[in-house]
Formats: sequence, structure tokens, C-alpha cells
Amino acid sequence: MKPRLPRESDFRGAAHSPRVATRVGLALAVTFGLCFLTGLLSHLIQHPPHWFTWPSRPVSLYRLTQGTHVISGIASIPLLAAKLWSVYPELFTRPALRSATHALERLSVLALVGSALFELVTGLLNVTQNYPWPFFFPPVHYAVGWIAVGSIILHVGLKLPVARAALAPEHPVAPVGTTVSRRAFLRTTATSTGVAVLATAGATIPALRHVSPLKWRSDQGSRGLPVNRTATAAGVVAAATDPDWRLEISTPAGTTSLSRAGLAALPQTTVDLPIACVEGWSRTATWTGVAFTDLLHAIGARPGSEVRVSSLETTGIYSTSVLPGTHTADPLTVLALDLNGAPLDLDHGYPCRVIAPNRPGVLQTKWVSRLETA
Ligand SMILES: Nc1nc2c(c(=O)[nH]1)N[C@H]1C(S)=C(S)[C@@H](COP(=O)(O)O)O[C@H]1N2
Ligand SMILES: [Mo]
Repeated sequence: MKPRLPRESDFRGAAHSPRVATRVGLALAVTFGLCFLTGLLSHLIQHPPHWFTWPSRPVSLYRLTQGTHVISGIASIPLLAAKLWSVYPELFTRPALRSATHALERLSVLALVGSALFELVTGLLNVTQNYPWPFFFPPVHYAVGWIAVGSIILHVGLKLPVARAALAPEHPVAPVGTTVSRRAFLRTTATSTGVAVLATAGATIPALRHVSPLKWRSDQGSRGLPVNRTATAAGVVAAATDPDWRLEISTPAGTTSLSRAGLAALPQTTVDLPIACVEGWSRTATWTGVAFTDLLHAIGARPGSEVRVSSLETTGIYSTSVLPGTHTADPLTVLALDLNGAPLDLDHGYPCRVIAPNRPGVLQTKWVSRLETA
């Protein structure tokens, strides 16, 4: 027989049936949809447009939404693998392009597969803090997320008739054995997805901490609390341990400064709040320091003023953050001096750091040097 390219009809395995492709596709639409919405939310919180306000309560809402972002992303990986396995014989359909719609459909599949793989791979590498690429992760991950979701919507729209037919009640004479092997494939897919989630979800779900061998960073770091960037890595050790360190506070009325002892002499507030990193890990700790409500009062600023926070770390996106009025008015928002009953250690932000309820970890600025109200 002359060698030839395979044809779609050569692939007869039950895993390649439209029914399986549709089932897995539905699950993928749910996990990817959740991942997109929670990712969009995280983007809005970090780059709020004027119409967007993120509340300071419930205190752990961001922990939940960002945990969902990462867990649904992880669940999407085995699901996408199963979906690709199910449909790859379509690569061999002939003629390759039948009509304009068919061409559009294939193009949308190309965009979908490319962007979805890109999102899952870069997301996974980001949570494990590997950055083998030359671009800054968040804006690219965000932009490609839109491409993925756009092409998914287009794909679902185009495939709706096929999916409907595939889910219709079984033809009475389904080939012997196919139902069993279809179920086996779906069961394996569901199990792999469950295992992937359980193996990692302990990074953010306390009850699963001892179940998840692949969780990242939720136990590492000094004082039982993870550290994303150490004081040494941030280049702040000398400035943070300088006995002449002062917190500079600037208001429209002028600039004052406070030593660490001066901050400790103000009324102190203790709060139990989580650090909820954008990477999906989160961990609760007990923080003591000056509530922003008290601090604003002490410096004569209007309650609920927006505060711009600067770090001793002066370069990069972590060097400043803005605490909106919704957060400075919340009595749980503190400029922390202590962690779990002892002075902050250098890696967690000594001399002082921001801890606010319901906020991405990336905005909980460490090694604070300056506060500014408008
Ligand atoms: N100045 C500064 N603040 C920072 C960071 C940083 O790198 N530099 N990392 C942020 C991130 S991404 C997180 S998740 C939290 C982590 O706080 P921790 O290291 O005390 O756990 O601090 C935030 N504050
Ligand atoms: Mo983070």
C-alpha cells in the first residue's frame, strides 16, 4: 500500500467522538470562564478605572477570587489536554478548507489553542516564579486572556449545532464498546483534573495544606509566613535597619516624620488578616500596628483620604501603591509594626508595612518609607 497522510476517518477511538469533545469542552468552558472573570477582577483591582471601587469587606474575598483564578487555571490544564486529544484528528480533515465559515472556524481554533496554551503555561510558570521570557508577565497575560476568551466565544458560537447534536440522546445502535470507553476517557479526565487541583489547592485552602504536595510557598519564609521578595533581593537591608529611619508623612498642610518608636507610641490595633498573593497562595497572620483611621486622625487628615504609599524599595512596580479611601476608612487597615506578636522581621517589611483587608498581596507594600495624602 502506498504511504499516505492519515484521514480523520482513521481515528475511531471513542475519545475522539463529538460527545466526548463536547463534554470536555463544557467543563473547559466553566473552568476557563471562571479563570477569565476572576483574572479580569484582579486586573481591575490593581488598575482601577474611575468607575471601579473594590470594597474592603469581606476581608477574604480577594483570597477567594484569586484562589479561584489559580485553581480554575490549574484545572483547565488537564481539561485542555483531554480536549486537544479528543479533537486532534480534525487536523486531518480533507479538504482542509471547505467554506468561508469553515476557514473562520479553523482560524478561531488556531487562535484559541495558541492563546489558551499560552495563558496556562505562562500562568503556571508565574506561580512557580519561573520567568523564562523577556516580557513583563501581567500585561501580556491579561491581553492574551482577552484573545483566548474572544476565540472561545466565537468557537462555541460556531460549534453550537454540533455540540447540541452530540449531546442529544444516544442513537440506539451506538457501536459496541464505545460507550464504555467514552466513559473511561471522561472518568480519567475528571480524575486527572481532581488530582491536579488537590495537589495544588493547599496553597490557598488551609484545610488542604497537608494534602497538596505541589502547593507553592504557603509554608516557606520566615515566621511561618511566605516571603515573595526578601529584603536582600529588594536591596533595602541598609535603609531598613538604619537607626535614622523615619516615616515621612506628607499632607497638603506640610510634611512631618515619625520614628518607629513614634509610631509605636500611637494607639495600636491588632488584626488577623491574610496575605493573598496574585499567585494564588494565601496565609493568615496576626498584625499589630497603627490603624490608618488613627494615623489620618493623628496627622489631621480627612477620614477616608486616599493615601499614596512609597517603599524603601524605590524601583519596580512594588515601590508604590495607593490605598483608596474605602480602605483607609476601614479600621482593619493598618500600618503594621508587628507580626504574630513580635516586631516584623526584615523580609516581612520591617520597619513597617501595609496590611489591608480584601486586597491583593502585591499592594501590601513592605518597607514603607513615605505616606502622602492629597
Ligand atoms: N516593597 C515591596 N513590597 C511588597 C513586595 C515587594 O516585592 N516589595 N511584594 C508584594 C507581594 S507580591 C506580596 S504577595 C506580599 C507578600 O508579603 P510577605 O513577603 O510578607 O509574605 O508583599 C507585597 N509587598
Ligand atoms: Mo504577590
